[in-house]
Amino acid sequence: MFQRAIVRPPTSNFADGLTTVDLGAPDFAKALEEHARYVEALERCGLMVTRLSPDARYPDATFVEDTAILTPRGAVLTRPGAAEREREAAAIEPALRCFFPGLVRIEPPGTVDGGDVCEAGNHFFIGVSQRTNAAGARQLARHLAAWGYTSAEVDVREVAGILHLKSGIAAIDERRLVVMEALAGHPAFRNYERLAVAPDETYAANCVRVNAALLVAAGFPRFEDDARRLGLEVVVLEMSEFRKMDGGLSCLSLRF
Ligand code: CIR
Repeated sequence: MFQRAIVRPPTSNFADGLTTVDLGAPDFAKALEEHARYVEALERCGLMVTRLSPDARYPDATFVEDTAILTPRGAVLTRPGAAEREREAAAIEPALRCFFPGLVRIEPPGTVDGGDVCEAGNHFFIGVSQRTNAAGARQLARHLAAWGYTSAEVDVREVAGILHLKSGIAAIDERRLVVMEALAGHPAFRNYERLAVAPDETYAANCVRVNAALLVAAGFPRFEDDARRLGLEVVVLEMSEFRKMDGGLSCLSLRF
């Protein structure tokens, strides 16, 4: 069960952030509206939400998930892999220290984006991607092991169409995963029940389990139908403006 979440609304220069997709520039007013609906959904799931101030120094800072890995046993401040985002970790550190005074950190040359880290009970999948390098993945695995967690690396550098591991997978719980078709056969997921997401709905794979609910992105009818059979309350959220900046539902919050 999660009790809290940390979010940071987008800043007015949100459109200056990084993106690899060609969906046009995001509409700021619409992004604020979508973000507000997202926060409301977290609150309806029972979370106490800490809203950080928008930070115009970092147009991508609304994607707070990338700056930390939060677990019930400890927290890791990441070192985001894009140079433009590296200092977002220092910017969020004081807020995280209020909840995790023993915060540890990823050190150079390691880089980790939280979007590459998927927690399934006491086991973590760590994506090696354009953002998370092998040194960062190893450091993170060591921190997790010190807290009694197991982990497995999943190399997604050759998987087309995803920025982070969690752009293509999500954990429903400790035994069930949502997995984009291209990753469904990966040996790391062998022992899990897998709900495969069709290639034309890959964006929907970035869904978020929050207590009794599953937050899913609007506009993916087949996935939504499948999700409704999981026995959770399905909450559909419009994500159009964040998608234009390569962001998904999980990136917009740190949940703990
Ligand atoms: C970036 O390229 O870093 C941002 N525009 C999007 C980050 C999305 N984060 C995530 O999936 N965890």
